[in-house]
Parts: sequence; C-alpha cells; structure tokens
Amino acid sequence: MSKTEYLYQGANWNEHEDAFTQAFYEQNLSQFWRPEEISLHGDLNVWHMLDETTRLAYARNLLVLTYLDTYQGDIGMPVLSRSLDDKFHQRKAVLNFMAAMENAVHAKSYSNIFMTYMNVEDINKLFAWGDEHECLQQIMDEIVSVYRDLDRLNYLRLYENVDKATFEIAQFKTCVASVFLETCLFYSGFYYPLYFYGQGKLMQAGEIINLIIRDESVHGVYVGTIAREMYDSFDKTQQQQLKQWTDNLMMRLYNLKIQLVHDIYDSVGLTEDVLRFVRYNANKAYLNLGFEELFENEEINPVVLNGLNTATKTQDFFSMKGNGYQKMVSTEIKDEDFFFGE
Ligand code: MN3
Ligand code: MN3
Repeated sequence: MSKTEYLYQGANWNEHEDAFTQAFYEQNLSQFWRPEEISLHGDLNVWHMLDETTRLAYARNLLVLTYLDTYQGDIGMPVLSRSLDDKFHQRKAVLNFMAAMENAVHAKSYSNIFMTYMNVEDINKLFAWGDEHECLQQIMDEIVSVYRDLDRLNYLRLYENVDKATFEIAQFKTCVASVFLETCLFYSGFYYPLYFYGQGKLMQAGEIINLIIRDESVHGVYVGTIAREMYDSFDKTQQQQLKQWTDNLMMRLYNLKIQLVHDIYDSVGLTEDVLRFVRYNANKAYLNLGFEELFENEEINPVVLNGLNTATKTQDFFSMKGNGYQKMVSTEIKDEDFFFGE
C-alpha cells in the first residue's frame, strides 16, 4: 500500500484544541432552535392594523437581514472554517454549526414571518426590491468580496503555492467583515422589530428576532476571538495596516448604512435614532475585535433597549411558544463567560 500525500486525522474532542472553542460549542448547541417552534399567528391582529408605510419599513428591514444571513451562511462562515488549518477540527465544527444556523434557521425565520404576514405577490415584490436596491447590493458586495477573496486563496493553496502572509491577511480580513456583519450590520434591521417588541407589539416576530440576536451575539464574539489571535500574530507594521483597512471598511459600510437607513426609515421618522443604534453596535464590533470603540458613546432609545433586553427573557425564554417547550436549558450569557484568561 502506498502512502497518501496528505495525513488525514479525525476530530478528537477528548482534548481541548484551545481555551475557548469547547465553551462556544456548548453555548451554540444549547441555544439551538427551529423557526417552526414559534407560531406567528398571534401577531396578525396587530400587523393588519398597521398602515402600509409602517408595514413596508418592517418588511424591508427583515429583507435586509435575510440577505445578510443568506450570504453569512452560504459563504461567510464556511469559507472561514475551510481556511483554518486541519488541526482545528473543533473550531471548524463550531463555525459550520453557526453557518447552518444563518440560512437554515435565521433566513428561514424571516421567510416564515413574510409568509404569515404577507401574500405571495407582496413577498415577490419585496425580494425584487432587494435585488434592485443598489445600496443594499453594495453593502453585500463590500462583505462578500472579502469572503470571495479568501475562498479563492483556499482553493489556490491546495494546488499552488500561496504566500503565507497573503493568506493570513485574507483570513483576518474575513474575520473583520464577519464581525462587522454579525455585530453591526444586522442592527439597523433589528431596530424596528425591537422597537415594536419593546412596546408589546408583534411579539412573536420579536421573540424570533431575540433568538436570532442571541445567536448573532455569540457568533460575533467567537469570530472576534479568532480575529484577535490572528491580529496578535502580525508584526507592528502589519497590524497598523490592517487596523487602517478595518477603519476604512467600517467607514465605507457606515456611509452605505446611512443611505440605506434613510431609504427605509425616513418614512417612519426614525432615521437618526437608528443611525445612533448602528454606531452603538459598530462600537461593539470593535470591542469584539479587540479594538477601541470607534464612535462616541450615545444614548439609545430605551424602548429598543427594552426590546433588546435578553437578560430578562432567558428565565422565561420559551414561555411564548405555548406548549411547555422544554428541550433545552439556556443560561444567560454574561461578558465573563467569554473571558478565558491568557
Ligand atoms: Mn444569522
Ligand atoms: Mn451569525
């Protein structure tokens, strides 16, 4: 028997591959949920009382979220997983699990909301709006082109020589784009459902949004943790260049966000409030990456913070599912859960 060119090794979960991945594994799997577990019909009374402008703003926000989740699941998480060295089987497993949540659970949930609230014709019009919306398309392009660059290098390094530094820079940039998507870009879309949820309206959709936010916050912290490890491995000059690249990417995304938020929220008079929320979450993304906050601290609309307050809901998280759902036991996530020492 001749020896193979590669050495293939199985994932050995008996040993910790690093100081944090198995904790994230536990957190992710304990949070698992399915879109069909939340019945949306209870929202219909409120939905039908809303005026056309409000409904359109609500639906368009969920559509923006759909696009982000779709590509995060289809390429963002998988490409990062594939870029990791073979020895990181556990990290790959955690990233693959996250990838599965993005499209199969999160994007599917938005579609379930559309199917409950809207007719087929309006749903098709909504997706056509997204396909044609230049600003949304540009936001997607900023993120996905970073992923695609790493995708190309993943392939090339199997068959050709790829410079190690080039590869690691593309990997780091993918982590940055991923954390920006997870921890910042989603939040202009989350704002409106939270705004209703905080007022006790459209509660079932709000429950779904909160389940998604609970997932995305773990994703942002996990990929941010990997990003920090990579960043520490670069020399000072390289670090400065990558920090500059990071700031430039954020400013391009933020400027696109300003346009997108105007487009969606001007008609309901919430634009400035939403942009404040975007900056607040951009700061969180910077903290996840181990950088200092980019924007000044500002007050966030208390109604939205009320909607976002997952701490009060985890105790009673599944009560709205109405059938004594008991499959999983989740505990509230605290900042110290993500501190693993040096
Ligand atoms: Mn998601
Ligand atoms: Mn995610």
